[in-house]
Amino acid sequence: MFKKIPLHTQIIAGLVLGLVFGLVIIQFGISPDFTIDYIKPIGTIFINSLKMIAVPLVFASLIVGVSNLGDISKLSRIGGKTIFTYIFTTVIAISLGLALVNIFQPGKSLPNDTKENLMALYDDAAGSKTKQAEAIQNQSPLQPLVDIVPENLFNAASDNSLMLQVVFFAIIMGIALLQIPKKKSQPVIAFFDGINDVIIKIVGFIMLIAPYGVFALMASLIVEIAGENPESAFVLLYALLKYSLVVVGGLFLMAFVVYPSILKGFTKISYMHFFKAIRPAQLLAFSTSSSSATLPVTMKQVEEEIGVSEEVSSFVLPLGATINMDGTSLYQGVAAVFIAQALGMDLSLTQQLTIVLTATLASIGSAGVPGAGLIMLIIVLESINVPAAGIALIIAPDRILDMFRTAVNVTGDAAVCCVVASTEGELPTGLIRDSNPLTPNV
Ligand code: DAS
Repeated sequence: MFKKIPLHTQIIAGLVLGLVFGLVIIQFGISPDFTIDYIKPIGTIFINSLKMIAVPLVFASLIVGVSNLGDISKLSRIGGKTIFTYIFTTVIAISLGLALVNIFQPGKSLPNDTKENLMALYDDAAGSKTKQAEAIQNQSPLQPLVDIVPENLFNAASDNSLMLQVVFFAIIMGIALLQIPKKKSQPVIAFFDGINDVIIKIVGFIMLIAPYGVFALMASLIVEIAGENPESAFVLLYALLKYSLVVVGGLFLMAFVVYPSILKGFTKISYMHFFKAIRPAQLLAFSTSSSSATLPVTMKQVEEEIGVSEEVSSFVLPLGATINMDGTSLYQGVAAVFIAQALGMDLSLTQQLTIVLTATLASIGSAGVPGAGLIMLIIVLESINVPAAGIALIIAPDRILDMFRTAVNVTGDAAVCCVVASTEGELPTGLIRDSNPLTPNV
């Protein structure tokens, strides 16, 4: 119905209308029954559809991403450098996110009754906290490692909490595909490439109901959280605002502190020139919330305005758009801890370190399409035994945060591409010709 209006405008409209609707219900003391019985299910359908495609999305995008390495012996030098640098920047991003969310604790400000209310709302299995605590106490220290290897792939694929096992198998399968004769592996890679495209198309379908889903989630969230005391709805909104500021603050630190430091340390490129060259790609990433859609412009700007060779950019950037999402991984680290805080769950150091591993893997498995990071957040939450339904808490501002994190994802890909090119002896000066960055002809 709203085809002409840009998706992020539709989502923001759904968010605002849901907020107003929920606040009107609680302010005028209208019965919440209609909202709970007829509006909330729309939000549940939206969340379940996001959870539904998490496994196939991870499986297909990882197999394609890993097998895109091409012939390992030929690209091992560039591939090794690229993957190492991507993982390095991703771990920095997650660690920065975890530091900020633990310092500012945006979820802690909620009153205890709201936390209990939320936990009751979102905890899938009643009393699961105690059960999980007992289970963790009785297992061996190496159990988390053992749990990564699936006994039965189909069983792993049927349960989001076993997503790490799906990731493990997909990476192993991608590497194995590189070891068999091309004429055997090509049809398999093409098949998964096709599946990847199909899943990305399905994400597009799901995003069509996003405005309605966000409206329903926001309205029912306000009504359910308000319960007897409407003030707690405002407390939750204040916590969401603080959460959003922590995410955006971390993303700005990545863009204006971390990447300039990396470029200064490994290239001769001045950050001002770099930033000017990739600005068209950043603006496109911000408005489309899709790294994949922005990739052609990222490659054009990096090649024409910075001077990176096509050989390096056509390997490093497509791989980056598939497996490197620093903005998303920072967001997933902050979101996971915020949801735990809002549910009154204290995370141990082990659980926070587990977030670094799973958010790295989750960002690798996130496709470069709108909302992918939210879908993959489910892996992170399940890995630290936080109810995945808790994503309903942070879904409201997610579309806006997606715009910021996608712009950082693209910036990180371009920065790593320049580092790899420099270490390959390219970009002797790295200074960009003083031309205005071309307007993206997309
Ligand atoms: N929108 C995704 C991208 O294109 C990032 C995300 O969803 O977190 O990079």
